Amino acid sequence: LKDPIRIVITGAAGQIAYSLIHQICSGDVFGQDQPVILHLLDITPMMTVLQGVVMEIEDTSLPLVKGAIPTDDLETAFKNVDVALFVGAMPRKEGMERKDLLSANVKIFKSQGTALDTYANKNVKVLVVGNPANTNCYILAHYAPSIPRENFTCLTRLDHNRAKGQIASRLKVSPDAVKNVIIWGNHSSTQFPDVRSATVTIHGKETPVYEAVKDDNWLKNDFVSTVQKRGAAVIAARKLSSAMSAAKAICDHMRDWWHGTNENEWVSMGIISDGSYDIEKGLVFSYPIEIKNGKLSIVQDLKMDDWSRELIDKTQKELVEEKNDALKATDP
Ligand code: NAX
Repeated sequence: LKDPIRIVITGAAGQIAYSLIHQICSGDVFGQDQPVILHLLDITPMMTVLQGVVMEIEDTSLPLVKGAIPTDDLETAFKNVDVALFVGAMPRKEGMERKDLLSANVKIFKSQGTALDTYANKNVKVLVVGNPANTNCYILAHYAPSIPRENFTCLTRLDHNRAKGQIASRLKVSPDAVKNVIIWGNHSSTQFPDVRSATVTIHGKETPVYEAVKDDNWLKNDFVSTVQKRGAAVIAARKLSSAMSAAKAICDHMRDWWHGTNENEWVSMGIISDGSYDIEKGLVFSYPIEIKNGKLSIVQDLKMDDWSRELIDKTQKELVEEKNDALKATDP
């Protein structure tokens, strides 16, 4: 067995964490030969609940777990961590305006960013899940300047998996037959789920999704809006936001980052933009990403047309506004 890695999960007493922890402890993400020590951060009123989660971790009796530390203290949470999963955030309450939500989250991600910068391993791999995920990631990176920019990501893999799922169900194939869908932009209803480069393998033959579906109108309208609004549809039905599928997407994101993507395949991740595809440099934007030896790179030279450019510009505009509002909230 390797030396254990330290993984902090924030919002560890919440519902996504409850689905996530077991998959991490079972070796599903970082490998069957990789022991883990969990640092579980939540707010003080949740400490009793978190104790219960720790009891359950013990009761799973999983051999890769070398420790589970429940805490409400930032130093304990971030000390020497190799992986940081920021799941906790301030939820939107009724009557709350977007700027109130942003300023509450700016406070959280400013203090957690500062703690990450001070206490974490400098190679820490960061994934922000808590909403607004892209902008929370932007603020976190802003306050953790000593950690490399390429180590900051936010979750759009759930949207990516939703897009695969919609195509698979339309074509009555298994989701793993569908490859190279892309989520561009914000993890919000302005995201652009793009299948112009995606393919589907049916009876061993790989075909572009547009050829297989044979319904451009569906692909450009209903498909796009179904994926954009899927989170809201789950909330309407379940009266709770996505948790099982969110935890699965977190595992997919981290597993691919740790072990790499397959040749000629890409995934969607929010990363700090280098200006590719004329996106403002520094913005946390979801792109098609290939991963080799732990290094993320943006898939280049995909074709743009007026339709896709317009959708990408729209989600970019929303992210620029969110970022500016968040920055205002840091320095009122
Ligand atoms: P829950 O409300 O069940 O859990 C959140 C937990 O975070 C709570 O235990 C809370 O006490 C804790 N928390 C709040 N502030 C904290 C702080 N400052 N430090 C540490 N812990 C803190 O929410 P859950 O359903 O688990 O969702 C977590 C977040 O994921 C939400 O912000 C949600 O909007 C976001 N999501 C993001 C998704 C994505 O694809 N990027 C998809 C799923 C999900 O909607």
